[in-house]
Amino acid sequence: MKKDSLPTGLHYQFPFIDRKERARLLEWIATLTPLWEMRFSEHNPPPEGDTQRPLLRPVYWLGNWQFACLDYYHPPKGILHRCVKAEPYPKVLQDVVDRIEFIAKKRFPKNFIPPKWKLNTCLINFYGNKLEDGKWVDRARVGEHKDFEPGPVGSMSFGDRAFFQFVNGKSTMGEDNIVLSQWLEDSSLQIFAGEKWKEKVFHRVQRVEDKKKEKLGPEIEGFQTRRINFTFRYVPEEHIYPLQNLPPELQGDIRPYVQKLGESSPYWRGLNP
Ligand SMILES: O=C(O)CCC(=O)C(=O)O
Repeated sequence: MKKDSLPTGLHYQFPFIDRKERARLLEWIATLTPLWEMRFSEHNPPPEGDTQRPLLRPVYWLGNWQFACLDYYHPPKGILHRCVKAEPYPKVLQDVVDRIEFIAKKRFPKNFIPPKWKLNTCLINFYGNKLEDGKWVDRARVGEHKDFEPGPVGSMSFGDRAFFQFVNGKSTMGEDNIVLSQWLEDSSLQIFAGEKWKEKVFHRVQRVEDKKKEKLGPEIEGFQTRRINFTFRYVPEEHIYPLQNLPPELQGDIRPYVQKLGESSPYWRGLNP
């Protein structure tokens, strides 16, 4: 195993997942039906100068689902009606999460771990090519952003490796804003924690290689997946809402997604009227 010599607050481990566990995880991932979410909705319309659009990639959330049209979790102000209680982790994933929590607690200073911190939320991003006007277009990237959930974020990757960067600002001009670059390999774990890596700098995925040619994940219409990334995060339980506790108009906005999820997930099916 390659040991890293990264600054305080960063951890990288490759490989983190062995071949047997990888096969088990990928078998389970293939049973999911990721959503192509729209960024806005009837009750959260695009602000002036912005337009309604689909996200760049299909996603799946576990623990809590942060629907894009509910505007994502963004404390301290953006906490109301953002996070909807979602499916619990299957055992194969909970085992991984337990190990990541253990590593984070051992590896980072105590003050990097908020009280009650546990990785109770998981975003699964599917990276690849999208069919647009009859052409396959490479959409495998994520622009600069921060993950606002408090405490360490754990990131596990499968498939083609990704070129990941921490950057100082939102500007994409030149190279001066780059703080640190890393290749995130197949079956690797990255954890980032602490004020500098969580709050000060942004992170982004610049590109994903196209070498492995492995068939990954579920069939997604009009999309070919070549990398799957899991980010594990912490949302305080009091900020996670059962679907029925959302205001009716927001329940209406996400109803088509809940119905779609219910086609393959017993949890979501149980929430459909
Ligand atoms: O795909 C990755 O490595 C990073 C994903 C990410 O930045 C996010 O989910 O917030």
